[in-house]
Amino acid sequence: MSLQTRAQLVDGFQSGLVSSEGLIAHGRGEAFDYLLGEKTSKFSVAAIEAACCCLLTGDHPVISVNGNFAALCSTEIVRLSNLIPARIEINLFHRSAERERLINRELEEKGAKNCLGSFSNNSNIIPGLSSNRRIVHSDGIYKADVIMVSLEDGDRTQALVNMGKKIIALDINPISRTARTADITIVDNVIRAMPVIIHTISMLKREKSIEYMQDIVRHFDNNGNLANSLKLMRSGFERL
Ligand code: PTJ
Repeated sequence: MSLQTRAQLVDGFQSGLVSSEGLIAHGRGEAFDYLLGEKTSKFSVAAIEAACCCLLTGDHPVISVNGNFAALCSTEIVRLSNLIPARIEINLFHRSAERERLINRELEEKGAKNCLGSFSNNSNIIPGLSSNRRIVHSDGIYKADVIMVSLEDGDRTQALVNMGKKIIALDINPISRTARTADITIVDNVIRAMPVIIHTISMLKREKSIEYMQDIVRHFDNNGNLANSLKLMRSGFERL
């Protein structure tokens, strides 16, 4: 990951968007990105196509945003939510009302309207989850059929899958529990993946039918894709 990305995250920490744990999460991500050669692989591109088809064919897609995602990709999150269209919900592991407010402001500055979060006063609980992430908005994550998560913890991914939701995970670690539990995992850095996702959504909307997209989602093999990403990292390791 570039020094610029690192600086962006530190800025996000200093301005209150990112938790201290978020800096550690970023360091973990950097290690995997080195093994990927800091490039978007063809396996990531395949997962992105499936993810975009899933978002476009969902009845109620939602993009879940935490501190790191907001600090690194706020412009892209807002563009993506307008393009699909999908609701944005701020959902934090290390929840504080102040950090939620700052993330909401950051997204609004980039053009977002009506972001959901625990501040919106219409919350519900994800069954079987004890962390702060269990509190979700009734019209957002609670009601969603397709949810895009990034830098997510395995417990919440599992709990959302248990609720019957389709989960798209942005996670550069192909062996994390989130990566292995999600329906579609994009093994890539959010910084590189988000522009490709936006481009792919635009292309699919212009050129492809609903049937084409449903077929792509039906045939996507997440375990196979994760195994290929892992093999790619192993060869990156050997090359180094
Ligand atoms: O803002 P909050 O309070 O919700 O903070 C949540 C964090 C990010 C602290 C929390 O979710 C967390 O502890 O995350 P993890 O479990 O440390 O990281 C989740 C996954 O994201 C790990 O597998 C990391 O390798 C991966 N990851 C880190 N940076 C990136 C990444 N994946 C894609 N792009 C990145 N830039």
